[in-house]
Amino acid sequence: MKHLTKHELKTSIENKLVNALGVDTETASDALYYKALSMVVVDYLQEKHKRFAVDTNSNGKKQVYYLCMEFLMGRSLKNSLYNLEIVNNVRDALNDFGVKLDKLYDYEPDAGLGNGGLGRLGACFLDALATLDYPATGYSICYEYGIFKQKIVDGWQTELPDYWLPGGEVWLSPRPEKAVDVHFGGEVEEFWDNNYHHVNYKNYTTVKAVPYDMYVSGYDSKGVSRLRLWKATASGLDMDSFNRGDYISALGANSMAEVISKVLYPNDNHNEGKSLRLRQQYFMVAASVGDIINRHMATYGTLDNLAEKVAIHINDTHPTLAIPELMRILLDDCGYSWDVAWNTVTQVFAYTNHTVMSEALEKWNEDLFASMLPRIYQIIKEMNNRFTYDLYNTYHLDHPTVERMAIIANRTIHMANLCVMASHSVNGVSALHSDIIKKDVFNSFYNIMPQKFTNVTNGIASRRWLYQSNEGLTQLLRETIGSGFMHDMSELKKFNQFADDKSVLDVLAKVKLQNKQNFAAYIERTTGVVIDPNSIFDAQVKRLHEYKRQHLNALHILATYQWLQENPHAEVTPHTYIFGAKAAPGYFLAKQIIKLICTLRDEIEKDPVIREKLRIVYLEDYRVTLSELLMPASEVSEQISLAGTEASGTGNMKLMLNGALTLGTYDGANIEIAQHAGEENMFIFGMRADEVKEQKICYDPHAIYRDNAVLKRALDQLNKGIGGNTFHDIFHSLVNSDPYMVLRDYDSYDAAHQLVVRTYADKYKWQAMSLRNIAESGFFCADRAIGEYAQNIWKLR
Ligand code: 26V
Repeated sequence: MKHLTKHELKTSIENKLVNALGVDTETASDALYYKALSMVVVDYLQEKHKRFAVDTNSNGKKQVYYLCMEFLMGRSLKNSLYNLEIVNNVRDALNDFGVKLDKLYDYEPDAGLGNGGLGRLGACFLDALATLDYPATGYSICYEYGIFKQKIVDGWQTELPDYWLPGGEVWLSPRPEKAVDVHFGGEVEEFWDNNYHHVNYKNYTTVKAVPYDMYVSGYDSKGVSRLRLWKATASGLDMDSFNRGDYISALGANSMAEVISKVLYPNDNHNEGKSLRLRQQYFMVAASVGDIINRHMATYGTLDNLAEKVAIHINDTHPTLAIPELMRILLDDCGYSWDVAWNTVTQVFAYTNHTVMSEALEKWNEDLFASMLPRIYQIIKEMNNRFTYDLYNTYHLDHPTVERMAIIANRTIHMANLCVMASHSVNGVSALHSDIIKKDVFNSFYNIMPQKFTNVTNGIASRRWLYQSNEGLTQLLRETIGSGFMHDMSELKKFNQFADDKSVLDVLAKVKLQNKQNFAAYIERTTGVVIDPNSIFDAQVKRLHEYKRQHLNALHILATYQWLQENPHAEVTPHTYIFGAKAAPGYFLAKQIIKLICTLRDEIEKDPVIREKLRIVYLEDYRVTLSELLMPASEVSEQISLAGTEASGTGNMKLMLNGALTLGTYDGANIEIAQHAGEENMFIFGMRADEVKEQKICYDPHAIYRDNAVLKRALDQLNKGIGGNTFHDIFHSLVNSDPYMVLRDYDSYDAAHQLVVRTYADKYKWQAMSLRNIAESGFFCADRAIGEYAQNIWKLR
């Protein structure tokens, strides 16, 4: 499709203002210009998607369906303009109306329909799928409230609802004609007739799933990915109650249904087994599988070729019920035999695991499950019977092993087991993580079905964090290595040849300084705090979790602060520590850690001498849009999880691409970053994953506390109090159990920090290291990751 010209854009924007929004170009506010422009872009995306879909469908291309309870999309306007390559035309068109494009971006709220890494990965993958011209649909829920807005009040995290639809819904195109009915509760009757098994499901409650579509264009490609988000509504007013004059019950059914898509669960990595969450999951998968089947039938008129034409990806275990739901359709609605249905199902589904945290493993109470989803429950029971029979009789496994692998055991339904036994492919998201899955998490499965297990190291939408966020670096790259990297990020390797070129290193340093100044200006504008752009910008931005060890960083800052109090005139390189993190609202210790960081910040701020050398910034409400500002300005990337706990990490990739040097453990994708960039261009510290396993057995944090004077002093301060605030819980957790071995890695972390500071003093050395990181970051582009999924897992042509 040809690009929109400046003239066409002007006419379309004016049309939208006048005809859809009822204003003229003279009097329209920036907010209305944002809306009109977005409407024009959505129209274009929709048309482009239609052409792409017609093209791929008529060519019988295999479709990818990516099921995920979260898509952390961020903003769409800028991404669309850049990917459609119309940003300059739009800027010019708006200039003619006296409107500045850069001001309009801020009218768009982030679509925060996700918690963190999992949801952002989904969003990056939609971008790569479109760029590579693979026909793909993402499915999720149209949460009315996305991830909460974080407000820090007196150092404590508080949560405010994120009602993103005003401003956000212009990107959603309703498709009421594609609504799907989803059934809950009720009873199942079974009977046999002429050797045919019949199932009669009755007295259920129906919830209507209405799709709202969002589009993501590829960069310089024909492809457009569709994100189909389901909104729950009652299937109509309960006329019986209404006619009886019982308006309240009639409307009650509506709100019962609507609550399903009301809010995103904000506690990532912690499964609470709540019934509303189960309802959300089945709602999402039943609507999506129904939609996939409707579409497939409309194209081919049969499900016999489903496995050949459809790949369904299950992103973490949350959408696992798509498996029994497809079985249900093939058995009950289409009359396939169990064996034929099972054969199809096991070829269609692939599963990615995203965490090794045992508290995240999804389990459901069997009784809750059976009463909410009686037919799905029956199917799962049958799957379990056949599977455990096989484990005993074909594989000759013992009882404890079978119990560990069973879908149903101890009155509990184990989603991960269901997912692994039924999917044809199971992958982790970094080399180390995929190894741990095989050796640990799913070892019993790996022993009998090793061929299923594979790795796909994560990747990011590199263009979003490079040419959309870091203009200076993009310009430098274009001047030195040409523009080929825009299509193929592996071309960044060419930048390596400038590692000794002082003139290039000077420009690289200048670009970084400019980005730091921009970021400092933002901090001053939003908080009033003035930070020094010549200090080291050291960032730890990610969800708050003990395993990610923000408290290791905090403890180290506390020890540094104590040292500076004794040595106030020491010559040190000024250091600015930047934190950004949301904690799950019910995660007590995580909230204490936020309070600790903020308390340290306030104490340091009170000291006019020390704050020139050491400073903390806590970014409130860290989200995709803030990351786009921060990544280009960062110099040190803190990736300090306990080895073996972070599945991959993707923030590390965005920081690397922007030239930050990793200060990190051998965990997740850090290991592969080291393999590409070279260990000598990073600051690696701490135990390796196998060492962690060994050391855990007889770990004694109290002994470290007792013997390490620096650590002891910092830890004791938590008890004594900082600025009148005590942190007994953090103290006790660290000294008495320390589940993530913070104390064990402390000295090595401190040594790595000292090396950072020494290295920073050698400007050219630092810039050369930074350059090598940028040059080797191409591997971590989502285009590469999606290429691997397409070839090895989904088997797309
Ligand atoms: C679990 C749960 C449990 C129930 C309540 C809601 C909820 C939401 C999310 C999760 C799992 C989160 C898993 C996750 O985000 N993993 C991250 O995935 C990234 C992409 O693969 C990876 O880079 C990170 O290392 C990994 O932590």
